[in-house]
Amino acid sequence: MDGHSFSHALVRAPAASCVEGLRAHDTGIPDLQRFRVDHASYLGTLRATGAEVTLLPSAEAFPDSVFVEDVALCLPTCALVLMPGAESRIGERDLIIDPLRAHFEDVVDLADGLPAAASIEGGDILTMPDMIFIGRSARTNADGIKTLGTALTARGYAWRAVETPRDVLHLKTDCALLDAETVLATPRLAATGCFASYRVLLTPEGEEAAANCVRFNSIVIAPDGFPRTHDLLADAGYAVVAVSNAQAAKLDGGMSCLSLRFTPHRP
Ligand code: CIR
Repeated sequence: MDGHSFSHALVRAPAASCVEGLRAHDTGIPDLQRFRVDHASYLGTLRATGAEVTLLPSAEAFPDSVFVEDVALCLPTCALVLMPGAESRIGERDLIIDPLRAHFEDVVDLADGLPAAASIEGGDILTMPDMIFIGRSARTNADGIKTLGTALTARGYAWRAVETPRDVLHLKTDCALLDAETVLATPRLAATGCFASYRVLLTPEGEEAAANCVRFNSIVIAPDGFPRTHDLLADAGYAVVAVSNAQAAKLDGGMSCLSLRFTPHRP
């Protein structure tokens, strides 16, 4: 796997209840109509690369369910259903199992045998081709990391625990894979040294919120409004497609959170 070639993606339509979604700071209520437009643009951008993208129905009972990345980890040979650290999101797990079973023979439910209070969210997992980084955060704790790590080791995947910077929601709030050798990262995350064996492109000062991009096939999908990051990526040879993230950002969400990306291995 090169870490960025995907035949499939799953996305979930924003729920009208997203106005109740979790957020660290109040920067305004998301506008549902605009969110739907942004989401359609994101979905269309994924599809334009040739991938088969499944749009799952909105789930009104779960205001944050549009951020489908947090409840599962998709790898070439298996999908793992995770355990959100945010209580209001735990029920999203049940909604993702059948869509994953449609694509994966091996769907592992990490809830089986998980210690009480263990939690792990997909936003804290960065999958590089040679290493899966798992960030400890307010949403992902040591027991969650250990449980996921055991499942990964059993399936032949190398992994490493790292620290998500303090007061940052998820590891991938601050970084993204660009290719097998390269990550985009904020200076505060890169300073921890966790990406020492990779080429690191640093987000320009004031554009830290652009670190949450998605390399998806031939393109890097980046939030719009961050011109210096777009230039940095373009100068490094990446094809950047900017998509509005204004509504998701009000709920601390970004480009990676909005999809599960995978190429299921057919034995
Ligand atoms: C939450 O706090 O769970 C949502 N409002 C945002 C989740 C963003 N997901 C991500 O970074 N992977």
